Amino acid sequence: MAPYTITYFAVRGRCGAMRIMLADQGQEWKEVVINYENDWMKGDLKATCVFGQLPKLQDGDLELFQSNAILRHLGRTHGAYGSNNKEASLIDMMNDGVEDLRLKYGKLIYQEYDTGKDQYLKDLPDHLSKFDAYLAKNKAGFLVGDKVSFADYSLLEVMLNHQVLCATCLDSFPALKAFVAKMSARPKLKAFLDSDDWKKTPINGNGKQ
Ligand code: 6SG
Repeated sequence: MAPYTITYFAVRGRCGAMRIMLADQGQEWKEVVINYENDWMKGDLKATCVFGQLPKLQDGDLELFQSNAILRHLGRTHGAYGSNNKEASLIDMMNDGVEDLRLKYGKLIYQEYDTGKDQYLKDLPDHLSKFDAYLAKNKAGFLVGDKVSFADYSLLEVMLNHQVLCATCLDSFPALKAFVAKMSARPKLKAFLDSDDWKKTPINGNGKQ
């Protein structure tokens, strides 16, 4: 039986990175897909969620909310949280940087897609350059240390979304572009990214991408 269950809406949204991570780590998981209008708005699930929101990860008797806490839990469980405390702290720092960009992206998609896309794409190189410079310092090809971490999965997922938003957005950032290519080519991850489970699930809940 799959040890993990993810409960979420029928989008990648805040579950893209954790799914990528589980797939790359060779884990199986079950998906409970929640329909927004009926299950969520009219059902009683929301009241059982610690912050009234999804996603939820079930790991045995542990029920966990908050997507970044879930990434950290999986990172701790599967050895994707650095090799020592210092690396773990740097991984936290980089994941918080990814979260900042994820929030900006979410604001664009859900609040200002029609009015703010030009400005967003003008500002984007400044944000991407920071990840590019950080990656360029580490010859191992990961954000931190010599093995993959949950922050790498989160950065990869946000970058894949940005390549859909703007296919050429990584072209001026060789380290970031190489990171995306190398991560996406990891065999288990590649198989997942090529699957219908991934490809047919919309990136966002409002159809914009
Ligand atoms: C929405 O915000 O997709 N959870 C969301 N929405 C329902 O009643 N800090 C935490 C975390 O990191 C944020 C959780 C997050 O885990 S995810 C939630 O629970 C609520 O608040 C973003 C996302 N939004 C699109 C969406 C899909 C289903 C509901 C919202 C379909 C599309 C738009 C509405 C219906 Fe839709």
